Amino acid sequence: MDRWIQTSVILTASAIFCLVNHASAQSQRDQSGEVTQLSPGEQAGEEWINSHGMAFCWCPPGSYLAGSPAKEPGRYADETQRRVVIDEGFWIGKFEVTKGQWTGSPIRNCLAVEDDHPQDNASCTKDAARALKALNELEAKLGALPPEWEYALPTEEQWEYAARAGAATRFYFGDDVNDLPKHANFSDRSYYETLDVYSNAAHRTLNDRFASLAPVGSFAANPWGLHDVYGNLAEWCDNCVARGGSWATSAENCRSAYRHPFGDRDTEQFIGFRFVIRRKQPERLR
Ligand SMILES: [Ca+2]
Repeated sequence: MDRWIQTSVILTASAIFCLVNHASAQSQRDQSGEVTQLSPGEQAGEEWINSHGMAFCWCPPGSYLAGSPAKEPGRYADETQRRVVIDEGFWIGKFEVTKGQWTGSPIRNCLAVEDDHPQDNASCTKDAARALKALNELEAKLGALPPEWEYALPTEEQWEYAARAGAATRFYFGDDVNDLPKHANFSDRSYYETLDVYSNAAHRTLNDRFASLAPVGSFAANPWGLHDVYGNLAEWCDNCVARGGSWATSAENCRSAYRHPFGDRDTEQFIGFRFVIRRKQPERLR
């Protein structure tokens, strides 16, 4: 059975994205007007706003159990449980990257730059690499990014560490799926009532009130300040595995341990991004 309740719609148009500095962005500057350079955080959930108004939350070094126990309801065989050590802290997006933070191909050029819905239909390799290159160059040029740090897609280990925020349960808020509508936009009753061709597998009673994409931050944050880690858009990791489930994903598949691999050129209407800022790997230091 296909894990994704909704079959993907793959756009064949070549989506070319670049970052824009939209009008509402708040620069991170001190009282003298100088750009504040990024530095490590101290406490989990501490926030950083970059020069383009993108908010990030600090994830401190630590360790956790990734994957799911054998008896976890809804688990898949590739969720092998193992201890992961996070040697170095990192910053991770408080929100999914929004459409307003990108300009798009001709299929998207009608969107207002203020659009705070998350950006979908972009590949984890070509499109992400282009955006990250632009962001790294812009922030470095402004003096906001130290040379040993970089913007990147999270590893799966980093993503799950940040999503769990210290919780070993199915969801960061516990095990009870009935609490999910407070925290996530998933395939719920409102989606079912759209009578979309794929919505027949949606949850019949739980209702998050969004039949498709929701503006980022419409639901409660996890204990480290991250919104929409479950649902809304699934999120690319650097190995092209999507994590967290989406607006078209069943409630069970919004679990912290759930994972779904895709091809490196796939673009899906239910997968987006959440960037990290991390120390460069040793071989990339110059
Ligand atoms: Ca929904």
